[in-house]
Order: sequence, then structure tokens, then C-alpha cells
Amino acid sequence: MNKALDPALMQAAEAIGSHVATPDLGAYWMPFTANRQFKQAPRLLARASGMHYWDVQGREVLDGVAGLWCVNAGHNRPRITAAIQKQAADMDFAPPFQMGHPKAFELASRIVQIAPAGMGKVFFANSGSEAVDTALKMALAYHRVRGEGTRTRLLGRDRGYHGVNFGGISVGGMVGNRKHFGLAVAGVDHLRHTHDPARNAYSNGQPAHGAEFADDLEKLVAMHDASNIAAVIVEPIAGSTGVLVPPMGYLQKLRELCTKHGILLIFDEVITGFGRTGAPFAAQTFGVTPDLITCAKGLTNGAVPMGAVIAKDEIYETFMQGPEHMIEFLHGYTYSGHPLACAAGLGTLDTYAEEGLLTRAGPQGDGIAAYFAQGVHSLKGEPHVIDVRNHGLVGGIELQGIAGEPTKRAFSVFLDCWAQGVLIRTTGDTIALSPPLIIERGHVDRIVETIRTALRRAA
Ligand code: PXG
Ligand code: PLP
Repeated sequence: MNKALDPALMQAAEAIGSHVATPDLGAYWMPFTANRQFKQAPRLLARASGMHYWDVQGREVLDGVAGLWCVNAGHNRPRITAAIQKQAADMDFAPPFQMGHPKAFELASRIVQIAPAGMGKVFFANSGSEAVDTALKMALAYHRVRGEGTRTRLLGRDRGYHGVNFGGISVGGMVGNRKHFGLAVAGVDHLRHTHDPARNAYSNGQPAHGAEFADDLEKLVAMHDASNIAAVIVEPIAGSTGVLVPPMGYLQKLRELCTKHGILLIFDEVITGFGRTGAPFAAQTFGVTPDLITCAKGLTNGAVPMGAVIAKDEIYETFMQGPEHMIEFLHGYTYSGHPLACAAGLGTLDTYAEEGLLTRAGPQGDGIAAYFAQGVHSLKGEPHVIDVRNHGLVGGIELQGIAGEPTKRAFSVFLDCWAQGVLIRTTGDTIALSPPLIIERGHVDRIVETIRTALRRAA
């Protein structure tokens, strides 16, 4: 099954126009990519199965990042592929407004079964970014329908990543977004991030220090008054900005303060959802139930784009007032609950359930997360390494950046690993690992030793 691209297959693919081994690279403006650098030495993937990719030359590459934090069950899983193929043949599209199709309802029910208790409603979008903007709009509208329309302020956190749409970049805490896009949505504020290497460097799992960072919320309430604040959005573990694991007690404290002040708490679980931290959602791992959860990525194992907002029943019920023929929440996407995405989602949840993947990285698992932790922490003391952080099957290895040239050192490690046949991801000068949850010990060894080799020869 895991064989490299053979010429006959390539020829057949080219004949139907779906695949070209060496395409013209000019027209495609690539997302979040150094376009000019990439096009000089393209890295083109052609096939995938299980823990591996194969590039267009047929070279095998071990996937240390589940594609982009999304292929949690590993690549090209048969149940998912079959579900998508069948759905494409049965019905391509169904309008989601004032119409429905059974699989959207079925998938929503299946998500609710694994969601925290009391979170019984699911709204579909097509990406994490759309899920985030949906949740923010839901929070604003929720307060309005309750007659607390002054609650318009949205709070995020420094070093937060909530996708690329206007709401998400506003509550997000990445300076690059402000530099390129300016103000975006007004009326936002930010808590401090929780990264505290002076006290917490090389923490295995949750750091001991920093619950008090949650008190920033009290400060913002004192400044703006709770009656003006709609919601706080945080990633339980900040992923994109370098794998920042919440300090012990931090999320609990945030929950208490939100409840005290009538502020909705949104967990952005686009990365942490679907087993990454050892439970279906990080909310369960950390024992804190938010009011809304945003998710995407692992929801369909990355096979078809889909995002979702999971809401507490109480929030949905609050909207269900006024004349019954009126639309309660004026929001939705042409492709909300797309049949192919729903089919992929159902095949994905079946696969997770059959293989116990949603809990494998947790205490009920087979010890793979502890083995992974040991592996990444063995990089302490290698050249350039200044911190190692981890939780479940997420790891962050922070490097000392080259003075005046941020990101360059980590990216050179990325390129070296790619040349050695291992796909990693870097963000700033941090290496982020998020392997498929089917990973075995041998794969962990290979990823860790490949990074070790790259670090030892990195400039
Ligand atoms: N919220 C969180 C917490 C995310 O991690 C999004 C929202 C946006 O999802 P979409 O599906 O719109 O991309 C994300 C996405 C990286 C990386 O390298 C991470 C993401 C996306 C691209 C790159 O860390 N996360
Ligand atoms: N722009 C135009 C002109 C549209 O007609 C629509 C949807 O009908 C959109 C944007 C939004 O597209 P989507 O529903 O796929 O997000």
C-alpha cells in the first residue's frame, strides 16, 4: 500500500488532468509561504498514507505535524476515503439555508456525544478562521438577544492565533497582523500571554507557575466594566505561536472570572480538539468547560475543509425566541455542513472511536505521550535549544534565534529535516511537533533523532 509514485500512476493521473508532476509555479500565490524562496526549490507532495507523505520524486517523508495539525488519524484512512467517495456519488451539495441533509444532523449529534457535558449544539463553518468569526458573532448576538447589548468588547490574549479573518486577527495577538492590516475590528483588548521561561523552562506538561496571569481579566474588567465585555477567547494551548501550555490553575481561574462577570469564555480548540491533548477536547483534559468551543482541522482529519462552533445549550436556547418563522441567528456559509465534509467527519469520528485515538495521548493511552515527552525533552542541551514544552502529542522546541535574523535558524532546521525525510513545522524560532495520533515509538525516535542531527549542524 505504501508504495512510491510509479510512472504508470503518474501518467494516468496526468491523462485526467488532475495531477502534474512538474507544474508551472508562476500563477499560484501561495498562502503563508515565502513564495520566491519556495519557487526556487519547491517541496511538492504527491501521495500520503498513514504516517507518511511521498513527494513528487517518490521520496518518503515521515509526517511529524499531521499535515498542519489536522490529520490526527494519519493519512488516507480507508473509512474516511470511502465515506467521501460515496457521498460525492450520492449527492454533491445541499443548500444549508432553510434546507438540510441527514448527515449534517448526524455529525452534529456525534460531535455533541464527545463534547463536554452541556455543550449540545453545533454550528458548521468551513475552517478554523470561519469558526472563530462565527463564535465571536454568536457571542455579540447572544448578549443582544438577552438585552445586554452594551457587551460589545472582545478580549483575546497576546500570542493568540485565531485564524486570518477580521475577527480572528483582531482578538489574536500577533504583531504581524497589526503591521500589515492595521486595526481590523475595534473594541478589542488582550490579556498577557502565559509564557514565562524564567520560571517554567523545560516544563513537562503543564507549567507550575502563572495561574495569576488570568487576573489580567480582572484588570480589564476594572478598566472597561463587565457590562461592556462580551467574551474572552483563548487557545487552551497556544499552538501557532509556539506551543504555550497553560500553567496549572490558569484556565480554571479564567473560567471563574468569566462566570463572575457574565463574560462568555471561548476556547479555540482548532488545534487542541480531537485527541491532541489526550481527551476529545482540551476542555476535558484541563477540566474547564467554556461556553463556546471552536474547532476544525481534526474534525474531518483534514480530508475536507470544515470548522464548527460547539455551543452550550443555554446559548442556543437564548436565541430561540421571537416569532418562529424568523431566522434566529443571521449567519451561515454557503458551505456550512457541506455533504462531503459531513461524510468525512463521520468517517473520521468512526476511525477515532475504533482506534481509541481521542484518548490515546492521555492517561488511558498506551504511554505514547510519555514516550514522546521523553523524546522531545532529550533535545535539552543540544545546540541552540533554550526550552522544550509539551502536552499530549504536541511538542515545542524553542531555539535561540540568530541575532537580527529571527526565524532563520529554525527554518534552516526545517529544511534540513525535510532533506532527511521528516516533515516538521516551525513558528518563529520554535519547532512545533504535532504528529498523527497513530504514531508509534519508532516514528518518535526518527523524528527526534532527525531534529538532533539538524540541530548539531545548524549554523
Ligand atoms: N484557531 C487556531 C487556534 C488555529 O490554530 C485557526 C484558528 C484557523 O484555522 P484555519 O482552518 O482557518 O487555518 C488555527 C489554524 C501553524 C499553523 O503553523 C496553524 C494554523 C494554521 C496555519 C498554520 O502553526 N492553525
Ligand atoms: N460574496 C458573494 C457575492 C456571495 O454571493 C456570497 C454568498 O452567496 C459570498 C460572498 C459568501 O460566500 P460563502 O457563503 O461561501 O462564504
